[in-house]
Amino acid sequence: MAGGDGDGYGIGIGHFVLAMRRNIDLTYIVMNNQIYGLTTGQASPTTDMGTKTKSTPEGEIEKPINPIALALVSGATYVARAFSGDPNHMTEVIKRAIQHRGFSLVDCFSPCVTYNKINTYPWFRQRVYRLEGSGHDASDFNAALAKAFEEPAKIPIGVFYEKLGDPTYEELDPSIRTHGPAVRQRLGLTPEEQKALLQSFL
Ligand SMILES: Cc1ncc(C[n+]2csc(CCOP(=O)(O)OP(=O)(O)O)c2C)c(N)n1
Ligand SMILES: [Mg+2]
Repeated sequence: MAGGDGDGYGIGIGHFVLAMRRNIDLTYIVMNNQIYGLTTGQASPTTDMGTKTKSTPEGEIEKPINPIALALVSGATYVARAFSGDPNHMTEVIKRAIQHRGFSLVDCFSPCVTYNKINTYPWFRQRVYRLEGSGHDASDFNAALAKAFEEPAKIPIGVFYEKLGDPTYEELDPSIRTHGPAVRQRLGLTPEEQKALLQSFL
């Protein structure tokens, strides 16, 4: 599943947190440009403080949310970040996310060249470094949480955290486990009974 920062970290943040808490077997790729792009440049939940946007003409006064930290404390079992200026690395991070069993978040910094003149490609290039090969242990929850707060001086990209073996929602739910997804289950009704049932709701 893919979306934007305004979409997943603002408008749909409740769904985001609850999907992680359930460890639903899903890969969620967020194209994070730190702005509401489609609606032409309003502040989003990841806009840096002080940033002037159409909705914050005197500068953003709200603290940005930290998607990596939020994912870690909400129960996501794979938490990673990528940068669109390093597409080969991003491919590896997304590939591992899809292979992971359970909820995986890939927060992808993908600068908006039209409405965000601060967090630009050169701005990121000066700050990003790969976690792989840096000595970071992705099985260590507390180390991952500490890494999540390294910005903005340095911006780690790669896999912050991966927990293997946690059961997924699909594996725990008695109905899904036994019968598969509800949408694929047969109603067990004759066409006449189905018609009568539908009619009763109208
Ligand atoms: C529930 C809901 N509220 C508001 C909108 C209007 N809307 C469409 S796109 C958008 C901004 C999305 O920003 P983001 O998710 O960061 O994506 P970007 O355009 O930056 O890639 C908004 C507010 C909507 N489509 N749905
Ligand atoms: Mg956006």
